[in-house]
Amino acid sequence: MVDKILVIGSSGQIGTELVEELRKRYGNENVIASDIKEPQVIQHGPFEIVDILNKIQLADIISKYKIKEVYLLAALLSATAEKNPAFAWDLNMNSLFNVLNLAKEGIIKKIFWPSSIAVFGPTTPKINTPQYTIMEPSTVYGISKQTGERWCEYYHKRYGVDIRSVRYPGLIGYKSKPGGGTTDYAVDIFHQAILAKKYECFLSENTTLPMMYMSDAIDATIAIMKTEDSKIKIRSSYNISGISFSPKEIAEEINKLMPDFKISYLPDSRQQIANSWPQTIDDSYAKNDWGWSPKYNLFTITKIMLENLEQLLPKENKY
Ligand code: NAD
Ligand code: AKB
Repeated sequence: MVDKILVIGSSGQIGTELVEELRKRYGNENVIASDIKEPQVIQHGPFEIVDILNKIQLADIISKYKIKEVYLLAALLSATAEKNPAFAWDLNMNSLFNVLNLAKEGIIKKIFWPSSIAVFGPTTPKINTPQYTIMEPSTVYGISKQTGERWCEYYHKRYGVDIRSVRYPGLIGYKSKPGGGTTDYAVDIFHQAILAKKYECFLSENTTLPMMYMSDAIDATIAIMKTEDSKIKIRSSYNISGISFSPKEIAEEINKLMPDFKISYLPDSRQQIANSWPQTIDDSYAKNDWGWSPKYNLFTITKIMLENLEQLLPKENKY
C-alpha cells in the first residue's frame, strides 16, 4: 500500500507541478493537495483548504486521510517577506515546527521541506558556492530558511525525524505564476515576451543567479524523497544546481527565437537581494549521495517556455 501524501502550499508555483507529478506516480487519491487558496489549474484528486498555522486543522486532515508523508511548501518568498518580516518569520518558522512536531510524535513518517539559495549572503563565496561555507543571509526569508535548516538537522539528530531538503535556486516553469521571489523575473520575462514582445527587468543586466527548470526541481524533490534513508547524509539541506544566467543572457536567448523582443532595465529593491546571493552552486554532495543530475539548459528552457506560453496565454492580450 502506498503511504498517503499531503502537499501543503499546493496551489503555488512548485505545488501545482509537484502534485501533478506525485499523482502520476502514486495515484490521484493518494496525494492530498492543500492550501489556503484554490488551485491555479484544474487538478484531479482531493483538495482541502488548510492553514498550516492552524494546528487543529492540520491534525484533522492528517488523521482524516491517514497521512504519512508531508511536502511542506507554504512560505513567503524573498521579496514578499521583506514587505512583512514579522509575518514571514511566523509563517516560515511555525509552519515547519507544526510539521516537524507531527513527525517527532510519530504521527507522520517523512517530510520534505525546501530551503533556498537565500540561505547564503553577501559574505558567501559567489562562484561555485560550496555546501559548507559562510552563511550570513541578509533577508528575513534567508534567515528563516537558514534557521529552518538548523532545526531540520536538530530534529533528525535528536528525535530521528526523517526530514529531507534541497536548496532550490530560482525556479522557472510555465504552468503557474511565481509567488513573490527575487528570481521571478526569469518567469515574467517569458510571459511579457509573448504578451508584449518587451520586458522591463527589475534586476540589472549582468545580475547572474542560479536557476533551474521546474521539471528538474520536481525530479530532485521526488528523487531525494525516494532515496534510501542511509544515503541521505545531510539533514539540513543539499545544494542543487541547474544553470546560471543573467537577464542579458536570457534576453539574448529569447532573441534567437523572437528577434523583435526587447529588454530594458529598471532595478528596484530586489536588486539588493539578488546581489547578496550566489552566482553558481557546487552540488557535488547531492550528486554523490543521491545521484542528482539536472537535464535542462538555457536553450531548452527558453524553447519550452515560449512554445507553451504561446499556447496558454489568452490570444486577446497578445501584442
Ligand atoms: P508560492 O508562493 O508560489 O506558493 C506557496 C503556496 O503556499 C501558495 O499557494 C500559498 O497560498 C500557500 N500558503 C501561504 N500561506 C499558507 C498557509 N498559512 N497555509 C497553507 N498554505 C499557505 O511558492 P513556491 O514558489 O511554490 O515555493 C514553495 C516553497 O519552495 C517555499 O518554501 C519556497 O521558499 C521554496 N523555494 C521556492 C523557490 C522558487 O523559485 N519558486 C526557490 C527556492 C525555494
Ligand atoms: C526567491 O527568489 O525568493 C526564490 C528563492 C530563490 O528562494 N525564488
